[in-house]
Amino acid sequence: MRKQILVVSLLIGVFLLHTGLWGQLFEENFDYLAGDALTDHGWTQIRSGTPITVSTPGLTYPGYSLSSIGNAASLVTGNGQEVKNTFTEQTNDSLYVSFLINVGEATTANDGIYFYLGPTDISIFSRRLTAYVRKDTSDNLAFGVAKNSGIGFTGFSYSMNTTHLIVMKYKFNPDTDDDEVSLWVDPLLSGSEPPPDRTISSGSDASELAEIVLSQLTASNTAPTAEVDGIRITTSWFEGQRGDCNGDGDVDLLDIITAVNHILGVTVLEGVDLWAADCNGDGDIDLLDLIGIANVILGLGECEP
Ligand SMILES: [Ca+2]
Ligand SMILES: [Ca+2]
Ligand SMILES: [Ca+2]
Ligand SMILES: [Ca+2]
Repeated sequence: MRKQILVVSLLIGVFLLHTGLWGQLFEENFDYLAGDALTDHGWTQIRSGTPITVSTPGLTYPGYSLSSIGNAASLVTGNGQEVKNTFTEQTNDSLYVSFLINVGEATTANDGIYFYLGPTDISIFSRRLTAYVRKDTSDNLAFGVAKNSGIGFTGFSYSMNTTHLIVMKYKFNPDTDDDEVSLWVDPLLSGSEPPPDRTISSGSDASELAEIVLSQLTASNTAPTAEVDGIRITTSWFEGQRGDCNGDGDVDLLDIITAVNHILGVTVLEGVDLWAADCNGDGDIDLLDLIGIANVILGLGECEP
């Protein structure tokens, strides 16, 4: 163990100079004062109306790394404000966006838009990855996803006034109008990407994805009333990436420290974090995994998938 500590100390010395960001394009925890307008915190209005404000408390979801950080955003129904934010433009491979939502009211119609992504200078007309929610007459919720034409809805399997984890994926494919969008609701937070609940490929492809919108826009008041929180955009399935054993979406020095603390018994990793710390996938967490994570940070290798 003493030898391990020595090596780890040396590794940490090196990595202080080599920490890096991995895969994460955007994060928003609404860690602002309740009542503030989002436009006071980096979001830009693209359509006027009832402002989107910060609500308290933040949303909580077990196992999601952006659970219970700061507050949340409060969406109301009916011709309200739309606000946007920007992230590093994506034109190929896959993009994942995840967030928490707690729906207080929804429409029985199929046009309950509250959230979408699209290109630079985004508007409702240029959206290319859109989140929907609707309810049945018994107040059960169905969540939906669209590219820009055709909506894939889940069954009416989800409860109102309950926090759900939504994950949407945009997969750029090489041919014209063949890109796919997928949806997961409350996915298993295990190590690898599970099969989606819905996938849709109809409609026009995105030229690029670069902006994100929180929307309250519908003339017929079909947008939901909801709290939204913990928004993250990444380029890979965000939970359970091997190496990212503190679950923050990056593989960096903090993961080395987290794994060291586990090895030393200072803290005990569980579940997906324990799995993520096992970089070489041999079932043990030890010095080899620290070296493996170090190699990821330095760009010299990858952990097992
Ligand atoms: Ca929050
Ligand atoms: Ca395409
Ligand atoms: Ca990490
Ligand atoms: Ca291992």
